[in-house]
Amino acid sequence: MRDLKTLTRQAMDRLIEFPDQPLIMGVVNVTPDSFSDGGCYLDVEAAVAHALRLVEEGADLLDIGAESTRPGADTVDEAEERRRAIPVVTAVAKAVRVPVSIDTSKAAVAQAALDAGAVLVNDVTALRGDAAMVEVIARTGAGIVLMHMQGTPRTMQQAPRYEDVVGEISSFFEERIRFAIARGVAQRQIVLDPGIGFGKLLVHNLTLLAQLHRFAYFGCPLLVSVSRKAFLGQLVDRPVQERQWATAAAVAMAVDRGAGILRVHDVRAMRDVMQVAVAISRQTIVSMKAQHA
Ligand code: HH2
Repeated sequence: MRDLKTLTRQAMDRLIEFPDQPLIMGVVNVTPDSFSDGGCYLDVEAAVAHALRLVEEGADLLDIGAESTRPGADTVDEAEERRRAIPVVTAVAKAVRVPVSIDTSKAAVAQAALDAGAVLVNDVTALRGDAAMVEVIARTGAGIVLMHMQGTPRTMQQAPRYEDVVGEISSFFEERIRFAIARGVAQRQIVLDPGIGFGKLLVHNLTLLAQLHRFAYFGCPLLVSVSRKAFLGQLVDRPVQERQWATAAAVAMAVDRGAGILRVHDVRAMRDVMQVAVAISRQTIVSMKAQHA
């Protein structure tokens, strides 16, 4: 059984506890242009209703985002991102007991969301986008997701290149963890994410999922977001809305290789997938131990 890990936010003494099974993070996109659900939950009421539905379906935490990071997406200015995200974070954090994450690379948006009740910042730039972000994380004690991306959303899928994708992302994590800790962030605040689809070809995404367990070495929870992504479409040739089964297969494999947080759109279905995958993974460990006893 894995150790119970805890992500803390000191300022409000709010905790995200990791039991011995992965957490399901439900995606709430308050954007007009997200690749799979853009425009569905643009007004506050619709976004809050969606968040409540995801919690009812079994989400352990919610990730609220107001800027799409799909390949080629335009950036959103800070005022617009705040206008979209903060009323939703405020209402959702009041309405639900599960921890709320803000998906942003902007320090001011992160700070406003933390003030409004979020406890985790999901920064797809891993503290490289806004120089003020690391200070917000260090001062508030919020959790921080450090995600790997080669390039920027605008350019990342043009010509991704790696000699050794797992080795290069491990070096990236090592450098980013050092950077964060040197500026006052505690190791227990950090979540790592290999950034499936962010500057990666199909072969890179598959290798990262197949070898996810190699990142366990850092001792931080691993977040994996495969939900409905383009690499699944490459494998099964289906449009975004029909990739639930493909997502399920990737989620099950990620669970088996030690994912700690599964960021998904289809919470109810992926919770079932996770539970079955966990049960089988545990059985594998039990029988391996028995063989070696
Ligand atoms: N993927 C997306 C957005 N945020 N955050 C992390 N940590 N890891 C990911 O892989 C990740 C992420 C893309 O998915 P989605 O939110 O559905 O789309 P969009 O960025 O178009 O809003």
